[in-house]
Amino acid sequence: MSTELLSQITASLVDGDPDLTIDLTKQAIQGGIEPMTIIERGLVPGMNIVGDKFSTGEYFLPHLIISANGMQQAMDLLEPELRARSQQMKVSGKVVIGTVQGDIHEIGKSLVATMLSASGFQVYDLGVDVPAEDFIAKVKETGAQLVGLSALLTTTMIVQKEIIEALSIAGLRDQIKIMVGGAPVTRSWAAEIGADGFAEDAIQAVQLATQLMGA
Ligand code: B12
Repeated sequence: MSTELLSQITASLVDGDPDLTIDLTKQAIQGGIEPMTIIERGLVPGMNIVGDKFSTGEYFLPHLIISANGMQQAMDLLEPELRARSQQMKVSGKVVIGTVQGDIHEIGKSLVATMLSASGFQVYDLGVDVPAEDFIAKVKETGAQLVGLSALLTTTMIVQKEIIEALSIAGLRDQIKIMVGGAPVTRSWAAEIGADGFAEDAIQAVQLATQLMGA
């Protein structure tokens, strides 16, 4: 039953039917399916299929936008559920997170921000298309110990490197840990650009953040 519902959620995103995505997500929540399961086994596979169809030329930008709207609205429903289930940990820290300049993908970054915040971190989400100077200013203002840089485009991965360099030039590198993520980002890229860690998804991002805080 739950597998079928999750497949229907995936299909509704692929078909670009946000109303159905929302309806099915509500049904899944009411049916007691864990929010992270709905995200990982229902929504994310749908977005991946849409992305693949876009890259092969079967889908165009409007398809991407419609499906992203469906996912975003489903995430709005799931966010309070994720928060309700989270265990507030005693270990916490301040995290500045954003999608790097030139990149407007926000769904994954926001999911990471939600999970961090639900796990006890104080999160300053700078949004998307964020230049280095905004990260620098926010770290100075808040005294954050962690910075998260999201990039979804192969062309904006390099901006993660530039922001790490800018944080070093600003004299902040020694007082912060930097984690990077986003679909094209890999562990070896993270090492190459001098980040302190990489996480593949929001759950791993919380584990990484906790580890980087020395908890
Ligand atoms: C939705 C989407 C969009 C939406 C975004 C809407 C929004 N509000 O976010 C819209 C329609 C705006 C869009 C636009 C574009 N997109 Co787009 N998009 C996607 C799509 C289909 C899904 C992304 C997504 O939300 N995934 C779901 C989330 C949950 O996963 P995630 O983002 O990977 O995040 C997880 C992890 O990566 C990790 N993570 C993410 N951030 C961080 C940060 C840290 C610190 C850590 C630790 C972890 C972490 O945790 C997250 C949660 O589990 C992808 C395809 C794909 N499979 O990724 C293409 C994709 C990323 N887009 C692509 C392209 C080309 C574009 C455009 C250039 C298209 C165009 N011609 O204009 C523009 C770019 C505009 C810009 N300047 O940014 C390409 C990129 C190709 C490449 N090699 O660079 C992709 C891969 C599609 C494809 N297969 O061709 N896109």
